[in-house]
Amino acid sequence: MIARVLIFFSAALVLGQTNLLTNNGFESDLTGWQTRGPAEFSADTAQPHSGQKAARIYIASGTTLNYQQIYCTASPAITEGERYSASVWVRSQGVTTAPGAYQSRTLFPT
Ligand SMILES: [Ca+2]
Repeated sequence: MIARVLIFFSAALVLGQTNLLTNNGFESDLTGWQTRGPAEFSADTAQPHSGQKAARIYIASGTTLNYQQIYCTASPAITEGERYSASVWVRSQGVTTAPGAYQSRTLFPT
């Protein structure tokens, strides 16, 4: 069980000069992104990082940790052997108890 947690999020996956993530700054709300797990997902203006919005993940007090996820498909698809640059900006609020909060990035070739 965890305390109420807010996470603000934006991401980039770059090959050369091309960002492969559509709407990576969430200026078009959650268009192009999918979510999974017991949380409220939205685009929010409170902590935009860049532009006007960032993704907001709200995990209510008492929620069981269950790998709450926000994810998208790279376009064009990633390919084995290429060198990519991945970055993510995360700001958390309300993380006050163990086990805390963490984020991970995983790339799945298609
Ligand atoms: Ca943004």
